[in-house]
Amino acid sequence: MSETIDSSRRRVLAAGAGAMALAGLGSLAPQVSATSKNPLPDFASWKDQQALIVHSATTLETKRGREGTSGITPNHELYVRNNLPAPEETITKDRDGWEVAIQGVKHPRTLTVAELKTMGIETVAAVLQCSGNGRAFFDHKASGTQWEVGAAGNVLWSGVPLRAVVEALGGLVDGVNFITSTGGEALPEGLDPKSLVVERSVPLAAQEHALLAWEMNGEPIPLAHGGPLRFVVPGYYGVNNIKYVKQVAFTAKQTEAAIQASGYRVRPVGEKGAPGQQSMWEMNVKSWVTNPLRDVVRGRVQISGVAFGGARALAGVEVSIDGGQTWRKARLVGPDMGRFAWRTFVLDTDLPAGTHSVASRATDSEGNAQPEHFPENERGYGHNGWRRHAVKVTVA
Ligand SMILES: Nc1nc2c(c(=O)[nH]1)N[C@H]1C(S)=C(S)[C@@H](COP(=O)(O)O)O[C@H]1N2
Ligand SMILES: [Mo]
Repeated sequence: MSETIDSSRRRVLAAGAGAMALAGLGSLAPQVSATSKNPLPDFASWKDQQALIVHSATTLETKRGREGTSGITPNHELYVRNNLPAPEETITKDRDGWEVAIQGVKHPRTLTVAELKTMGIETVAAVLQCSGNGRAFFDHKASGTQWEVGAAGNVLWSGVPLRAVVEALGGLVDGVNFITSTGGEALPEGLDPKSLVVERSVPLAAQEHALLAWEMNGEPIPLAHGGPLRFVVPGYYGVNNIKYVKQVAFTAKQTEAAIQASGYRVRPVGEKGAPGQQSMWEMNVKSWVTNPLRDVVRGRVQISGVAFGGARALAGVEVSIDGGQTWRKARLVGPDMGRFAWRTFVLDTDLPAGTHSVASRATDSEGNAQPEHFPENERGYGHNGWRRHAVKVTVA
């Protein structure tokens, strides 16, 4: 699918701090040229290049069709999205020694990962998805990485439930409305930290399922995905899942960091981001076909893909092979890994000769179905419209 990406939108940007500040949030990433042979950046050199579209040194997308059908996205195929250059690999040398400050509790403290490991363990399967996944499907050419479907994956996260940590530290102080977590990147000197820091606030209700995670898919979290410690908020967009987390604060107000105050806000095309607008918190219901993607021989075919409810459980998926005129219920396969996970869907069918528009449409447990079209918004967030996610399949 990388062929469909408009190469004219890519630019070569110096990665210097000054250029980063001038470029503003959303275009901080050092861009690289658009050949399919872009090298993997050093911090992610262990990934499977064949499975990835390298948009830039800080934005890697999983190719459509590489999601597989077994339900979990392997680490070496998972997308990467960094707003700032990743910290030095050395921060993963002493994983148990990594420290996180917990604020807004009765007994605020800095805890090491070793200490967190004594407080509780839970595992949750959750979709990690960038707010801009599907941005390429908007007609207004929203600025930012032109993700199609691959800025998403389904991950098994292990760590301590945030609630257990709060309990161990005496409970919350009064007046808390948000959980504000801060990334551990070193910030360039001489610039306003608020303009660059990756610091996000989510509503306190997110506490119920949040984890401080040190393991993903059975391995210590790699640096590229936020090791040694990551704040994981199941059901919420990727940006809220803070990598190399160094502070978690229970706060009365949302952070004034630009990435929260004006970034990741849904607004009409042409408008600037502002605190009053909808923040990219809870994810919406979504699905897409991952097989077949182009040509198949006539006869029996297993149409398959992935589907998830976002913040709510997935209720079901339908598939259309005639561009949405008729729909058939797909079968969900593999284990149900819970409310926040994605699931593989399959429709066993025959495709006659010709060209078919194959679409999928998921519904969540509250009856919200993917819309046919998704409204445009300035930064191209949250696209779950089924028509633009459909694939054209030609049967010889
Ligand atoms: N510390 C930190 N956390 C971060 C980011 C970042 O740049 N720094 N990027 C966020 C965004 S926008 C997304 S989509 C996800 C991407 O997670 P991944 O790179 O593990 O796929 O991490 C989020 N957490
Ligand atoms: Mo993101």
